[in-house]
Amino acid sequence: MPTARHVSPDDIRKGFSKAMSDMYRDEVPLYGALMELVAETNARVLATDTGLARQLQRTGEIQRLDMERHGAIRLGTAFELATISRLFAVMGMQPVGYYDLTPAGVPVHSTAFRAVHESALQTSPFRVFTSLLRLELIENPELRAFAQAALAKRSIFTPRALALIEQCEADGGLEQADADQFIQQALETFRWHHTATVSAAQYQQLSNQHRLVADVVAFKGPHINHLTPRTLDIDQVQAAMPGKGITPKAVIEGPPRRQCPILLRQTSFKALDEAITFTDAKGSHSARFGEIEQRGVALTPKGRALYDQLLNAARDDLGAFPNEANASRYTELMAQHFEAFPDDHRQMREQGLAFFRYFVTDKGRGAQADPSCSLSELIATGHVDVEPLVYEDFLPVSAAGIFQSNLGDAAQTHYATNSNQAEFEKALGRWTIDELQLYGETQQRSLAECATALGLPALA
Ligand code: OOG
Ligand code: NI
Repeated sequence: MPTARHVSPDDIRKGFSKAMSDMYRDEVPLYGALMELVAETNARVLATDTGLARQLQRTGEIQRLDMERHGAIRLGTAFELATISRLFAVMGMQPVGYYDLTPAGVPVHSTAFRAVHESALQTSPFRVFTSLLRLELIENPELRAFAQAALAKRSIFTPRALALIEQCEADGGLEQADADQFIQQALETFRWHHTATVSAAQYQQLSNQHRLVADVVAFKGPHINHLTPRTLDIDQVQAAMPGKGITPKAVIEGPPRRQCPILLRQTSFKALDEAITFTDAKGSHSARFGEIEQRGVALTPKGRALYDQLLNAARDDLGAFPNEANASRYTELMAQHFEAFPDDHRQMREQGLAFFRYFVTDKGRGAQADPSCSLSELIATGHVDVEPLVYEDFLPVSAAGIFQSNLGDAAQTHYATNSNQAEFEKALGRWTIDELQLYGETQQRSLAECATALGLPALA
């Protein structure tokens, strides 16, 4: 049973996210440079765009902005995935969504561990995009057996971390000293290792199969491969990156630039080539890269279907994967196609394309509203304010683009096998949560709070 002496999982997550960021900044100096650029840009945007500043104030996002980030790891076995799920649960993070990356030629499927309730997200929105290698997609049986054996030998969790996970599960929480120790111990799983567990020749064989296979199988643990801060203007950061000695990928993934941002836009810089010692020789490996993102409103199933349709149409017109050579054509096509997506919160709300949060205004708080008033009327009369509900998840096509820019275009393998959510959940040891349901619940809770404050039975 949780007791008053137990630290809130949200505070453990907040502490862990900070510790991870400090570790990554020490290990990858370019991450520090990117963070500075994002902080400068965000300060400038907030100073000039008063409407956005007010919106973020209202939703509370302004307070979480500086600590907002996501990371990514790639795991090798079902045991590792099930155990990481228990490790993240100590910090109040649950697996949300299922992403199949095989259509992009990447032999993994993934979920995102994150907090699920808006108040927990407010304390710390830290997320980890977590992929599981699909060894069954390695065709060469000897290489597959070798990979399996290498993975079976490794232990990516410290004994103390495992003990603290068990203790937390048994007691319903961790007290302060144990929580502090848990953060330090859990961090070890995500650390970079300068030594590989295989020979240079074995690494090469794994890498020839797929660079991602080598990245997972050849090392002691699932090093965090990027940490992504949230920017309020991704185009400004993208344009300023070269000036800081950072070369971004050719196109920004996700929707085009808009007045009212939707979902998620992301860009990254290429993975660094880092010195590695194999069991028999020196060499190098590249896995760690930098990424930034801008988050917009979460879309309803209807809005998401429209997004997917427009994105696919633009890509079909382009007739190729977006790259250096066709980047400006792609930007043009995206802008053209997305004219069909209303760029106005009111229209998006009226057409049921996006999720929103509702807040009682000062005017509304003192008033006893007329029960015959509709929600739209209460908004029109200034009793209720409406703000976009921020998208907390990822996008499969964008994730594929990020993977590909780091693995090189040579990695565009075509797999016959595809999506297998049941298999993923079997490995995970539980269901993944449907993100659309979470957005619906948050929207509904905000409506219920408004109804209570206005003395109304309900609002829809
Ligand atoms: C994850 C790539 C996907 C995102 O933000 O969508 C990703 C990885 O490379 O392990 O980072
Ligand atoms: Ni990412």
